[in-house]
Amino acid sequence: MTCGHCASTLTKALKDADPQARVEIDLRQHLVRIEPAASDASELGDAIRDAGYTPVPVV
Ligand SMILES: [Cu+2]
Repeated sequence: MTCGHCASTLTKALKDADPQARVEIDLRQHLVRIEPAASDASELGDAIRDAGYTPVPVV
């Protein structure tokens, strides 16, 4: 995830999975921070994988 296109693809995928989630993308660090509203980490992980990215949990 390195550019604005990736960021919007990923945001859309996550919002499709959980429309109320708060999604914050940090392109410099290649991180996405998600505050889920109606989903859990495994559902969001699936959404990320479906969008073509590999989720790596960060504590
Ligand atoms: Cu990109």
